Amino acid sequence: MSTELKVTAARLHRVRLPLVHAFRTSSHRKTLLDHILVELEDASGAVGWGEIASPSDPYYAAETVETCWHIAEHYLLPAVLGQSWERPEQVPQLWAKVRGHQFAKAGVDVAAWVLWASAQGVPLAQALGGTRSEVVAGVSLGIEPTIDDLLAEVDRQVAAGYPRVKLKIAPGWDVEPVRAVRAAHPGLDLHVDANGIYSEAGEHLTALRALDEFGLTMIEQPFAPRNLLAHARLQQVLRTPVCLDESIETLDDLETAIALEAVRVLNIKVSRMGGLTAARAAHDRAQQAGIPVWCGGMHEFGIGRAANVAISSLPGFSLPSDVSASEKYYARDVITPPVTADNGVVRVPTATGLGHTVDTGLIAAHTVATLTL
Ligand code: OSB
Ligand code: MG
Repeated sequence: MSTELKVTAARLHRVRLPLVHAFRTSSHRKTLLDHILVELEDASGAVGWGEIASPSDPYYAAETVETCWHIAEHYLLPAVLGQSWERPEQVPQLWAKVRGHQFAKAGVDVAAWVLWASAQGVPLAQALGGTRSEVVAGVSLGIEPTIDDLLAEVDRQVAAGYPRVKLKIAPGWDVEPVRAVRAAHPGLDLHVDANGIYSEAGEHLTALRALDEFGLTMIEQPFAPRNLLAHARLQQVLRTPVCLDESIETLDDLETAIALEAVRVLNIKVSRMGGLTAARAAHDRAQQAGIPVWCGGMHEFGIGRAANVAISSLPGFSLPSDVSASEKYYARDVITPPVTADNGVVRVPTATGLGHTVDTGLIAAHTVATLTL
């Protein structure tokens, strides 16, 4: 069935939610998050929601909440408004001239996919070509004040049934915490994420090489995003697979990383790749190259989280994704029901579109700015 869709109105909502547990990475610490929810409306009054999950500061990627708002308001939404399209893959083509700004693009792209899936009367996962009815979730644990705090947090998550745990590392918080967690959980699917903070200088490289002893599933993004060569060189001296996150913002980045043998596992983030259209294309390319993928998260509220669950249902997502339950991060989420995990397994919704009801009352209560175009 080919339906022509045309977005006739668009709204941005800057929504602030407190985190239930402060999260620290190698670059920053967060207790509340502002994400921008994108609402696209067609002529029939149907709406599709997306989420711009940019961190507030430019420490993970170059974007901030303010740059996302600016780009969505002045470039992306004006490019989409009033244009007819038949498939959501055509929507990113409407803003093809805009370079970068992947988080801002992702929010609008997801809203277009949700609007389209709803119009087709199919669940988002099915619209994307998903094949799994459930996806395995892992948890991502921040840098904790002490190793005992970290061990307690790992115990809590393992007891909750999560089969994979990822630990944030940074120089000075790497070999010892990993040794302690590994000693307490010998069989656990465990991996580390450095968010690009290491260099190839002596002590840093010594620590990264020492991590090779702990049977980690992967070492994620040890070096700076654009330094693909350093990742390729590290992979040559490690058994542990090197996973890329921040390095891969476009399909061209992925192509280069594959050619350099700098990526043995790929973290696909819908936000970082600019939306579901690009995320699915990255999945297809990785599958062709024999590279296992998983879906990374950005502490999404329910809308972005539901998009992550949907993309994780594609066949190449063979490793656990960062799609843990809403309650791990938020006391109340912007969707009902929230995303839940049962023994670390999240069911892929079978309802049409997003597969959850968007709680507009809760959104209104937590909105700090809105804009209608
Ligand atoms: O590198 O995966 C990352 C959060 C903020 C910035 C970077 C990262 C993260 C996470 C979040 O690890 C994981 C999640 O959303 O479950
Ligand atoms: Mg990461």
